[in-house]
Amino acid sequence: MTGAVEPGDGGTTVEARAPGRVNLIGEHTDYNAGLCLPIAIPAETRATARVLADGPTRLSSAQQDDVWSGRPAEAGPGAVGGWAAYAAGTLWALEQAGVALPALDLHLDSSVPLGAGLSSSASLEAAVAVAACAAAGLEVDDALRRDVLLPACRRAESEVVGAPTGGLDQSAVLLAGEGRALLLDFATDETPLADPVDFDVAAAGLALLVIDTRVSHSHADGGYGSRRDECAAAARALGVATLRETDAVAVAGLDDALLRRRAGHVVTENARVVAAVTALASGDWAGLGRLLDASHESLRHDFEVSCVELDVAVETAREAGALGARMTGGGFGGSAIALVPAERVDAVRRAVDAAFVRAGFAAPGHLDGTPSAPAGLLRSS
Ligand code: GAF
Repeated sequence: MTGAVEPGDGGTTVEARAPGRVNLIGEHTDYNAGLCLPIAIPAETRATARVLADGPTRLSSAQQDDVWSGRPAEAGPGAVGGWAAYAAGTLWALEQAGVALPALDLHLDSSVPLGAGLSSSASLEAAVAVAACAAAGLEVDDALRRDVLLPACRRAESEVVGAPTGGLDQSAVLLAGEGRALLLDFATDETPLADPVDFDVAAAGLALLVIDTRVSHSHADGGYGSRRDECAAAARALGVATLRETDAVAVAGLDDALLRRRAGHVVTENARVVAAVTALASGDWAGLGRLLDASHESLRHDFEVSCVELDVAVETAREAGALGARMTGGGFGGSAIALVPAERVDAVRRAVDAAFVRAGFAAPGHLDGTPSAPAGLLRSS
């Protein structure tokens, strides 16, 4: 990599942060060369890194009991397990990209709930990447985020952790912005085109609620990978390289009913992202709400990645006054979002809580969905 400088001296301490994310719309489209519209949320991971004069790097987390100690070069695919694979894997990928990292004592602390579909993994990877690069003496600017941090975080997740994810999460936490959503287009290559889209919910008298069902999920589990395989099979059956290159008419002609439903979701979801951007440009919040609802129904019935807790959260939020609601992220558990008039926020939360009690589910968590700043450096001393 060009532009690398000498690692910082022993004694330097840096603190970095990286947010979690919710995807407004455009689900299971990233690995189909499609469109997504995420925001960064206020929940965040903090990474504090002290540069050591010498010795192995040490990684610890307030949320984990075990500590990892070693050299990033030893943290490649297959070498590290558990939570440390995300953190040490990011350091490994940075070194592979040519960043000369000093030895670090790096501590993590996160308010992004784990396994809640809010990208706790990408948040951790991005916080580690920013802290490590700052400790190495690099300036963490937009170019570094896009050209170095994003590919490194993606490599850590896919090659070291072994989760076959599509890039939405790392792009969102590294490139999103305060008061904005981010239109991501994965058509061109591994690094998506990223365009900011105004998303000032508060100015419109609305709030974006995030409801954590507390049903934990993991993208390293089989469900996510099998959806990817089915999409690839549908593309093959249609004679296209990716589902971005087809349309609803062609998909309707697929013989296999399962592949027809999976591809149907992807094609219609891409169209909903375009419609959502148009709705936001004209301040049509009710229209955006209807698109959220339609996305959820498509994910529930055609892509089959929702679960009963997500469906209860979504339906209850709508009945209690949300303009629209949907599951967000990969599904099989995790979180829902609801677009709600400010004066209905408490009523919607109470209604969801009561519905979960009635259904015998564990109490849901409630998070703030204000569009927030991307990963960055907080201090260096
Ligand atoms: C998860 C994955 F990590 C993303 O890449 C994306 O595919 C998403 O599920 C579904 O849209 O968050």
